[in-house]
Amino acid sequence: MPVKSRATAKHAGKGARVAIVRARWNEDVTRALEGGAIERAAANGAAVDVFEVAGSFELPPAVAMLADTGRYDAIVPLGCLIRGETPHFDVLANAIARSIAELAITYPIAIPFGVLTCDTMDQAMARAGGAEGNKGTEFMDAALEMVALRQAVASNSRSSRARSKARSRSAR
Ligand code: DLZ
Repeated sequence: MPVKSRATAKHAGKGARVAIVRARWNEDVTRALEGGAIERAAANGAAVDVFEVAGSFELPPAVAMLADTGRYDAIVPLGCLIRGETPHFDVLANAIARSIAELAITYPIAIPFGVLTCDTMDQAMARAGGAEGNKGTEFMDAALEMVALRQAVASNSRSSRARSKARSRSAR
C-alpha cells in the first residue's frame, strides 16, 4: 500500500528530538552550519541537544554512541573537510561518507550527511551562510523530512494491519 502522506520537515518537527554533533575542525564553518541547523530545528518545533567532537573523523562514532541511547529521532553530524596538499582529504572524506551512510541505514532514526567537502575555505564559507546559503539548514531539513517519512510509513503500516484485522474478523 503506498504511503500517501507527503513527508515534510514541517510535519515532523514538532516534538522531534534531535542531536547535533559538530566537529571543531574548520570551526568558523561548522559553527555557522550549527547556527543554521538549530534555527531550522527551532522553527519546526524540534528540541535540540548539541555535542562536539574534535574532527569529522570522530563524527560517525559519536553518532553511533548517541543513536545507541535511543533518545533521538534524528542525529545531524556537522563537519567541514578542506582539501590540503596530501591525499588525506580523500581518505577522510571517503571513510566518513561511507560510515555515515552505513549508520543511516542501520539505525531506525534520521541521519543526514552533514559534512561539507570543499577545495577551499572560500567554498566552505560560501556554503555556511554565504553566497550559496547555509547548508546547515538543508541538513536539518533532510533529517526532519526523514523523521516525517518514518512516521508516515509507521502509521501507514498500523492502518494496514488494523484493516486486515477488521477484514479477518468480519470474515469469521
Ligand atoms: C587531520 C584532519 C585534517 C588534515 N583535516 C581535517 C579537516 O579538514 N576537517 C576535519 O573535520 N577534520 C580534519 N582532520 C581531523 C580528523 O577529522 C580527526 O579529528 C583526526 O584525524 C583525529 O582522529
